[in-house]
Amino acid sequence: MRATRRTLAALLVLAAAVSCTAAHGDDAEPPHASAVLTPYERLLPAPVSARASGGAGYAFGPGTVIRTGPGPGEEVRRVGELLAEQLRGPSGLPLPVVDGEEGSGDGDGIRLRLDARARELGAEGYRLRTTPSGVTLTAHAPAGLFRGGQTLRQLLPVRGAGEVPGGDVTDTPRFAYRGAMVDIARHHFPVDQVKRYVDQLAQYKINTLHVHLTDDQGWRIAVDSWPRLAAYGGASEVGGGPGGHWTKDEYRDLVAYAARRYVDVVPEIDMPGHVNAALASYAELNCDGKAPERYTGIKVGFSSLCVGEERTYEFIDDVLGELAALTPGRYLHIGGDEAHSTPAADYAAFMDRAQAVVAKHGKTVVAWHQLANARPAPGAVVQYWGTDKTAAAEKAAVATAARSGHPVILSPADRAYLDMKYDKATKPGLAWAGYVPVQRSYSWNPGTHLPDVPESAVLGVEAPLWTETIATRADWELMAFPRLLGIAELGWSPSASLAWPAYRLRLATQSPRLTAQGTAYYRAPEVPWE
Ligand code: IFG
Repeated sequence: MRATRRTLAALLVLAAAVSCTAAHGDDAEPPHASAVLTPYERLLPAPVSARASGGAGYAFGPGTVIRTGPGPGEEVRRVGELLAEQLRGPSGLPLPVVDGEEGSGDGDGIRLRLDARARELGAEGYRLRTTPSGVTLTAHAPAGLFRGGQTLRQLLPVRGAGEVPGGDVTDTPRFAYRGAMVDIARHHFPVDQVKRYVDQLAQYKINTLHVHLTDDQGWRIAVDSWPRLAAYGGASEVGGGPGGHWTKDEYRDLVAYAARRYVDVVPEIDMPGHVNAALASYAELNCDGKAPERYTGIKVGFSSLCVGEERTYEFIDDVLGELAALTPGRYLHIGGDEAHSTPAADYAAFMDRAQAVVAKHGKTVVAWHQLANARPAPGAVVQYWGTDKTAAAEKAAVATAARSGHPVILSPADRAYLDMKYDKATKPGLAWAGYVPVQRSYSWNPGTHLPDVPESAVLGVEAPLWTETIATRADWELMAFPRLLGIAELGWSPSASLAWPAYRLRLATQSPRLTAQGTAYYRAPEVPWE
């Protein structure tokens, strides 16, 4: 579906609404977007190309079988089984998973197959073809089959059996890194809540979960060599609640759960600032040898590791070593933001050594963009969290890092920070970067957002959810949805597809699905929700 046709569809809805109002006076309800958009035109994120064939579709029902193979079975079979799990709930159908070798791979049903020749589909792309005999999902790699399965979910009814309309989708992502971050340090959240978030974000093809594990208010991951970090430093949180922490097994469980959904986990140990929980846990980490109290407020920038103390580097080596061993993904995030209590020269010297530790443990550094003012190590990724008001010199430092080969992840706080209030009526959240309504969160282009940071230097986008003011699942979902869907689309869809008038209609058609899944999303007034 080309962007122009999608915009045309939006104009049609507008025209229909106007004509409808004109015909019945101003009390008539304009037609729902789903009444005007075909299922292929509602897909979110918008695919590279999606076309209804106009012919008969596939009757998805009690006889439907999910066929994996032929070809290297195991991983494809796991994708098939997960897709079956995702579809059985809403549909109530049995959906057995059959290995292509057993039956004729071309029998009726939903067929998943890898095609080694389809290199143009890359690591995550897919083709989805629907005819009366069934749905065929083709990909070059298993992740593509999973991504295509999420598209198929949107072509099926939200509940029960029904017809997948005939048609074709060919799709590949624009950016490789499409992330969501959750801060479990300010308020502790159990792994199960984060797994739920993985299910929700994987549905929209997000492929990275960045977990902010430590901060001034809490240390949330067990470290065997420094047990008080979690036991003591984790037993508190903003507002003085009990806090908590994840055991290594719980972290491993989350990593495996996310990996099955082709979501990589990027753990963050913030340093040299945002470390009060660590300093409170071990007096020896403090330059004056005195451990501060645990902190339950929401100020930032007041803490720093003791850069001149060798013990500090043994500490980060132990911590990052244990974390690297738990993390199959390529990235370790070392924070680096708001080190207001660390002199600039000390900060640069510290980040030199911290980056060397990450490399020693075989991982690639990600850090907040303040690293650009120091000496980013070869291959280090810089995560930009500035706003329209950020000083040009600060943006220029990011551009310089980009030009020197450092990939940039874009998380502009005045677009992508999910803890920003929608407007002054929003109960939870902060507003230091201004209000961020749904339209503003969507209406920017990662390929041109930062001057002198070309699309080729943009690794992708990420939407952080900081939890100073978020303590419940309801508040988490109110702030994250629907804005996370817009960031998912900015990360996946072709820039030509990005237009608010068309997007708002596609977003509107997601509400039955979000509601069916119990997601407590914000019914933003600027969206004509179903
Ligand atoms: N900035 C801080 C976060 C958090 C945030 C809340 C970054 C990188 C403000 N650092 O964002 O710790 O306090 O919106």
